Amino acid sequence: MVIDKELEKKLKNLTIESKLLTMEMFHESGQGGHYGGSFSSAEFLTVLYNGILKIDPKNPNWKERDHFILSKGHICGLFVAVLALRGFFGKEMLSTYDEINSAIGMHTTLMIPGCEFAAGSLGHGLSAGVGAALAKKIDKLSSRVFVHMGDGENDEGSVWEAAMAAGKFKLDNLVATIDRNMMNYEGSTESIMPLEPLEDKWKSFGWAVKTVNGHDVTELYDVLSSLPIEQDKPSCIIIKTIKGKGIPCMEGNWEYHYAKLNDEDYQEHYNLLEKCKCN
Ligand SMILES: Cc1ncc(C[n+]2csc(CCOP(=O)(O)OP(=O)(O)O)c2C)c(N)n1
Repeated sequence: MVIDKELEKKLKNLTIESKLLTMEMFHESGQGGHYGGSFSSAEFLTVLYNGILKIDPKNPNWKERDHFILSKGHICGLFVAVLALRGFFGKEMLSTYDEINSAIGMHTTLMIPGCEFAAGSLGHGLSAGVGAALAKKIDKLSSRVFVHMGDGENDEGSVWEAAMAAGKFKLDNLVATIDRNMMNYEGSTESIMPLEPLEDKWKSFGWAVKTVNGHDVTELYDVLSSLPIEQDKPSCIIIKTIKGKGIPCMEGNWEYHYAKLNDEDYQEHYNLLEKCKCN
């Protein structure tokens, strides 16, 4: 589906805004955070929440809603920024990031309004997504389940057990998205555990697969608004991205998978990002 210019501009600016809020949380908490995998997934989460998901922020438990499971739970900071911008709760809640007893931590919890799954230990989201998608079929609900994973997360055997089951049950209401930033946590995915040919692997497990540019909001919108890719098959979207996108020293650099910035670097990177907003 073709996106109009107003929506395109809105999605681009919301992406920047979500990254700025994430930076503020990481820096003001004094804890730092997962910059790399947050910034690679920012366009995707923004497009999903502001153009694709059938959700009602004022009624997060609405029975007819689409479910979103963030399996790479370490990007909780970005996720809560996107949820706040979409109206699930006020931005003031973000200042509680990583405080004792706060709903918002370095990984997702079910205390976050709108969060469907508590993640952090990688490799579990797709199994939960298969169960939710099967339940929707049984209940004759037309809504969908989206599960967002990291590419390094595809090293987990449990991902492939769930992938096999989704193919068997022909879950065309299930969408797996993979942030293909080519980086794990201490090096490139291909040096730690080669994943290629990733498209063929998912296809061989019974999935319909598409690959998109994960930093192009129009391309993301187009693919995500034309699902399922094929009837009677679960959909897998391989989202090609750059880890740390938007901050030059972080781009493609696994050393910023998790980082704490000093005040000077923080301000410099923050100002640079802010300038990317379009009028
Ligand atoms: C089961 C499990 N093993 C190891 C970790 C530690 N860990 C946290 S993030 C990460 C890297 C994951 O890489 P990827 O899925 O590609 O995430 P992204 O680059 O998108 O942030 C690892 C190994 C974990 N959280 N869970």
